[in-house]
Amino acid sequence: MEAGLPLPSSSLSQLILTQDDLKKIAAYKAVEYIESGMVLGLGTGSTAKHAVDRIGKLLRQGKLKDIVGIPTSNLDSHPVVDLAIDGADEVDPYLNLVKGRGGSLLREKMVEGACKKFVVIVDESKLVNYIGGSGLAMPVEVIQFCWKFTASRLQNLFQESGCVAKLRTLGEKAEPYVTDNGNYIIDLYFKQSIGDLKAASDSILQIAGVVEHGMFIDMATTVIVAGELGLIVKNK
Ligand code: ABF
Repeated sequence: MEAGLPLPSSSLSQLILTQDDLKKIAAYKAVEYIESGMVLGLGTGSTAKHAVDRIGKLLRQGKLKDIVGIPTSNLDSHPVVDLAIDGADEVDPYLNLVKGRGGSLLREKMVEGACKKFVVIVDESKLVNYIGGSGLAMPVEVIQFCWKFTASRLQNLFQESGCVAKLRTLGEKAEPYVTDNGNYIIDLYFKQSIGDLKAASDSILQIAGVVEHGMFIDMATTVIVAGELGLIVKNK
């Protein structure tokens, strides 16, 4: 699809769309929620990048004005964020999310937890029946000290769900991935649903050594999903 405005959802099924096209369509739809003068939380990842590019274009054209963009920091100077737009790795039917496969889950959770509205933008590949249902990782940020001990406690916590905990590494030398806060990430893989997410969250956060996890429970106010058959906007 040519770069430009997204097409009306009724037209989507008549085109061959790449996954990146779908991400762009979701992102452009989210940008319609922005009004001049807003303080915005801006996410990372390939879907959120389309939103940032679009906002930049509208600012240059003068169609948006006086926007303050908070990347993943600076809540100290702007403690109230009007709207955050960001991607996600998984979205369940209740609009709970997994985020942080890009590694910035703590800062994203701080910014997105502080905003009045949190609009999530995804292509349909991110939809799951339950958190962990994609078979991909649910990340947990931990301090470096005794990370193996923390990883084994995490794995034991979800033994009944067939949990496997793995240190996230980078490159051929498999060096530990270090977050923007100087911590490690333990990726949790589940074979089955972990059940009550709030209870799971509380149990994870009670482990000393855990900094934060990538489940964003009850945080999204709107999820925009772009798929082959059109655009779906789900509101909490
Ligand atoms: C951020 O970008 C992260 O929380 C998430 O891991 C990732 C999603 O990236 P993409 O849009 O490229 O799939 O939102």
